[in-house]
Amino acid sequence: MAATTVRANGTSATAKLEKIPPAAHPLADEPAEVAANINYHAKYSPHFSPFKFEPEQAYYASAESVLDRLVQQWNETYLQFHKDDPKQTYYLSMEYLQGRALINAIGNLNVHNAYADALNKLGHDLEEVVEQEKDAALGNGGLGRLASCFLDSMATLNLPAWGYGLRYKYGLFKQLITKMGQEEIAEDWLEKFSPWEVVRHDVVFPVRFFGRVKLNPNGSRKWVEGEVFQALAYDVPIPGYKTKNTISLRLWEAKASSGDFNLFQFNDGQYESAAQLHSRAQQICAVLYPGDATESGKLLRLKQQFFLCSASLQDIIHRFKERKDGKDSWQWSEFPSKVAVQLNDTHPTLAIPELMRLLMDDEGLGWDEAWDVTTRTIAYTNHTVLPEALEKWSQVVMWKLLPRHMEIIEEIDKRFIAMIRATQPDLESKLPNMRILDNNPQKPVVRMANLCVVSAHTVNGVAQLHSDILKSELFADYVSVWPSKLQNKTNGITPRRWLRFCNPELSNIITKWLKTEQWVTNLDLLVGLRQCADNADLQAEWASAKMANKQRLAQYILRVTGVSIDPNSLFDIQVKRIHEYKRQLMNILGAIYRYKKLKEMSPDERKNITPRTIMIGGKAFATYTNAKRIVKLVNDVGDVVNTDPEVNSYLKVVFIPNYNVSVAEMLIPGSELSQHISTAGMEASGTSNMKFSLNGCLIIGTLDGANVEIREEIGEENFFLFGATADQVPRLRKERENGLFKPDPRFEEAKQFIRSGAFGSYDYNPLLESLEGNSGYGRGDYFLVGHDFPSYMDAQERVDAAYKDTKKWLKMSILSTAGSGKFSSDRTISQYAKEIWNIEECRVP
Ligand code: F58
Repeated sequence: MAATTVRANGTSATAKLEKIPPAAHPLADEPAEVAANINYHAKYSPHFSPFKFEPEQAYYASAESVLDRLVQQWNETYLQFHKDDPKQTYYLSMEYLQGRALINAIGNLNVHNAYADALNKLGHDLEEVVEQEKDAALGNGGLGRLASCFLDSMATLNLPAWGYGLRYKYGLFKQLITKMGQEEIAEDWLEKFSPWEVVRHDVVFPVRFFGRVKLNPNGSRKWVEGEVFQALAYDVPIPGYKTKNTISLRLWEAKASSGDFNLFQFNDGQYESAAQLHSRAQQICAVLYPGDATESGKLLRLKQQFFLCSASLQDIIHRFKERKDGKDSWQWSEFPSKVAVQLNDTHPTLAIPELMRLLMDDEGLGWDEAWDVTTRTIAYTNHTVLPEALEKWSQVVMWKLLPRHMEIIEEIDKRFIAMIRATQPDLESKLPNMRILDNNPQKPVVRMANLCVVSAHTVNGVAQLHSDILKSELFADYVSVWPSKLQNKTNGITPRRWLRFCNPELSNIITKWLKTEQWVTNLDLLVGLRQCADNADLQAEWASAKMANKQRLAQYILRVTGVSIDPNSLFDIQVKRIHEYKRQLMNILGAIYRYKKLKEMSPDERKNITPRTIMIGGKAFATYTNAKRIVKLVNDVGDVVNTDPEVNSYLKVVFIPNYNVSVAEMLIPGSELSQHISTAGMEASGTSNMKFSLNGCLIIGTLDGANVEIREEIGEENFFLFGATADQVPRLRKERENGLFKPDPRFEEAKQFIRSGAFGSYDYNPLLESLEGNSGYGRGDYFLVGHDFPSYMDAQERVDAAYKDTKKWLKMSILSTAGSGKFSSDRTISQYAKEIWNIEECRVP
């Protein structure tokens, strides 16, 4: 007897499956043919026991049916690039936060409805099927998600481009919330398998570690011995929106070869040592960001970085050489006119000495020629000014792991110093900070950002304010050496995933009012909504879409937290990595103050209060103690507030567990207010601010990162601004050190309330002490929570008042969407293409 799934409506998916004849229709776009193709995969690409066709099986079969079409487009794209031979961009990133692929692929391929109908015919519901997919979370936060948005835009703009990364077995951890606070669980996205990756058995490159440098009789140098692993390519297709172009995200996996398996030892019972190299190979791509508190953790992270760089560059060079096969000979000096390499932060910096090594030691170029090629090829994006986040690698470790690269880095450093002394002797006093090597005898290190600035032809920040800070502070000394090297490329987000697909209700309204769907690829068209922002019909439709999304969100919250929230309350959301500079602590202190005031009010007084649901979500780095305390505090506050019958119809506080891309796709459409409240000058850009704004959510925020530009675009009257500005921060920190800070009574009251034990017996003193005192390690309120708190609370009062005026709020919401056109990653990528990479579209006809 076949196992069947009886669906809620009484139909059996397996029975329905039997009625649809399986047939291969790789390019199907009619529901009946799509259904037949899905059934074909259910039957002939089996991964499960036969006769089982539950949502999970339906997901895998659907994904495989989509892949049929993608493979066709993918091959055509590859051939087109080969034929036209344009300059191509290679985006090197240690992180990609791809999220789910199925819903995105059928959207980009414009077969969403066909799949919904087809699955219906098969007794399934598309939404449920889509939810079977695990997020591919090969990244930590904004930087990784940016890389994924960029790939979507590169494909959509038909640009000849590739993403390169690592195929981590365990991506970002799964966050569990227990009585203790955050706990981390390994998330195995490959537990079953990913239907989206295609292993390229013919794309394999050797990558060496350790060993020594051998001097050849002709004076050339060669890196030899050590350990050699194989990098094997897994390609993930990246379809563009309504175009045939489908590009690749190439993820490397580390393997040892069969020759490295010691059969003799194994047969002698020494199982572990027999497979030692195999187990070391497995470690390389085992986890995203292995903990780097230990020396072995640091070494593993460095190995990962080099593995990505070496495999990718060998592949790029191989493609460069292959393209002219059988045609005229080529010159290395042409390489930069065929290849652009973008470093996503300093994590892939080793691409610089690796390219030099490959050109000199393998291809026989001299230093000057190799340097010319390298510097014209590589560009670098900076994503942070936080000193603790600027990578510095121990020279001792680097000499051991990468001896030839250290020779090259020393030479780059030496030549840089000589160049400065010869051309700008006035910079002599700045040289100790500008040079690449920091030879402090206590701990000699390589400064990766400096290596990037010296070697790249272009360095960019990710929002105007951030780029200005790079020029005036972090990289100020280099400006006179290379006046035009520093650029700005304000980040963007893909409007496909972050509006069209995650918020179909609002998308349909936008399309109806703009009378076109062109905004999906030309986001500037949203500005057309401005002229109808006061229109009562549009406002009514806008409000009903928001309400539908809020209801969906409320159901989700109930399911994952057990907390019931009121869709009529103001939905106030802050979701991002937990970090002191992002100031989730300020948010929760504000919530605590609000709760205390509600408690003090009479029932009649409470009736004037705007009901709010404050939602906070995000992951803390496993070893970041204060961030974990903040997570615990939010949960403790929620436990008290949400069960307090006196006030819980006016305030709920919810911690959203396991924040990831898919959760964001649910939260953002249902949000009304979102908090982007970092200490000014510390958040390079932020990208969720753009997602919220695009979905008609109002922002309460500081003048930090891209908030500045969002506020300019949507209009200052539509933005709840507060807090110190970036240029005031150094003075405020000085004043604090000098004991000149006077705390606001509301701030003191909120802290005191925590200390009174109102939220349980957990010891919050270490966290609160970070906000106190005027100086000292982990004290003195470095992030200025105390300073900004009063203006934050005032801004929150303005929010409450504005929300009472529904028409005004709706108008502000429409204007937020209308002003978000600039923040499309299509705009960002077009600027990279023109101003940094010098590449043009290469479209599959
Ligand atoms: C983020 N950086 C910035 N780094 O913080 C954010 O302002 C910006 O919008 C975004 O990049 C995109 O430009 C970021 O996400 C990381 O996740 C690092 C990864 C490696 C470990 C340290 C954090």
